[in-house]
Amino acid sequence: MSDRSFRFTHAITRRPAASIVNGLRAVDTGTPSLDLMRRHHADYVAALRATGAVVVELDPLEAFPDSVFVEDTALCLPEGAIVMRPGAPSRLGEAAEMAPHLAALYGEVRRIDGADSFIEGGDILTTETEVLVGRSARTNAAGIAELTRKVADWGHKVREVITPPGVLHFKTDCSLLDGETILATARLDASGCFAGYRVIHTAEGEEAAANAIRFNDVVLVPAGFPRTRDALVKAGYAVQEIGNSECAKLDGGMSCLSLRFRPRA
Ligand code: CIR
Repeated sequence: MSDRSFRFTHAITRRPAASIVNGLRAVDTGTPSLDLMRRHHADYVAALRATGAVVVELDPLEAFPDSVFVEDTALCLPEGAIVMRPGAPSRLGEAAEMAPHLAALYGEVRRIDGADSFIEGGDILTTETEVLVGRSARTNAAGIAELTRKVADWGHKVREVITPPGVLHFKTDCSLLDGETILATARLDASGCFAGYRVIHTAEGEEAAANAIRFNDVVLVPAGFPRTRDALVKAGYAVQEIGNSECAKLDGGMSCLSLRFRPRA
């Protein structure tokens, strides 16, 4: 089994802006603390760097409150990057801000540019064999169709799946753990989208632990979900917990905070 879906040489992150207090959220559970978010973010970047990867840390973008959640701006594949077209109007401009940074690291950068196409990186899970894209309130059929066309000549197959109603992104409820294993909430797994994969469920009441990342040899999980953490340790993964209380107030988690990739030489 190859490991290109979780072996990375690079990541891009963006420091949180003070405007983060105005970030989008489904339910208001309180104003995020910028100071604490910065500390969690620094822990996150340090954990990525500890695996030996180069982490490009971009400056805050005050004009875009949600811009710390860089994952939504692009899909990074070994052959090239695809700049997304976020479905949240306040986030549309973030994608253009990311494009030059991708161009500096990749030979080829393509763009989702159809006027009717909307797609956010949080709805995309890349495995060893396919690119799963959840249709959601942020990602529509036109966006998925355009992505399908734009990665076909790179040999990637896109499969449309459904993000459960009321869930922000597909990856809010799942993560890749290795070439054949996925961490998912029971509610998402029940949709049948992971047939053929080994699936580990988050513990009941710990659904928010599903947004983790496998980055080289480590699995970063949000702190505060001990039964899911223990299940992953028992399954043999090297797990590291990262504080996520402030990003969680804005429906963000481990995957949202980085673009992870290994450009083909
Ligand atoms: C948003 O609603 O767009 C942000 N507050 C959270 C984005 C989280 N991103 C992700 O799951 N990939």
